[in-house]
Amino acid sequence: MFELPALPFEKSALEPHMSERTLSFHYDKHHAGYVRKLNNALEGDKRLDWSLEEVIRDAAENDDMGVFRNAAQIWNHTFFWNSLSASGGGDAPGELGSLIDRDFGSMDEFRKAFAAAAVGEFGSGWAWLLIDNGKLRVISTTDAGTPISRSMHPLLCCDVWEHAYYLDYQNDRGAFVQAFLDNLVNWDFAAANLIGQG
Ligand code: MN3
Repeated sequence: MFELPALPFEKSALEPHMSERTLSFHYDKHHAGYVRKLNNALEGDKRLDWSLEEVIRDAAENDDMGVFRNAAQIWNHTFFWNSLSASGGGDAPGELGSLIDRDFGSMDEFRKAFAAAAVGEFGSGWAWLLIDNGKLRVISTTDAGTPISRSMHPLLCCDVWEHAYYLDYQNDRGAFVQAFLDNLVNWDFAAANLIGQG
């Protein structure tokens, strides 16, 4: 059985940038729903004893989209909560800041690239900062797409499904992504994901 990981902060902790109401729906309904649906889909299946990452990679390889979507959405959401912090935003510290300068030119150029990927993803999806072959890159993925099924190493992500921002920003995904970059992005989490990858 897969379990819903606890949120790493109180649901009101990210206000006013992400409301308690948004987190109540997003975590209690959407994230919990993916866990419930995956457990139902795998009832009596040996994959219930695998790690979530193993289930995701196996489902991607075998085009088992029903299992892939729910498993990847569980993983992506847990990673997203950890990409957020009440004291987040601003510039990346230390070595990560240096790598961003090296691979994007500057923090501002990184922010522009990340916002463009997040806003430019046509439908529901995700924006990611990740390491691909030793280089930092920004990508977006569609629907439940996740870089861990493609041997890329994510550092942080932003959920750009409408359920992530509609209650707080209505249709203005750009304003949500700006609030994420300015006030929420957890650089300590991203820097911790860099360890052993540089
Ligand atoms: Mn979501």
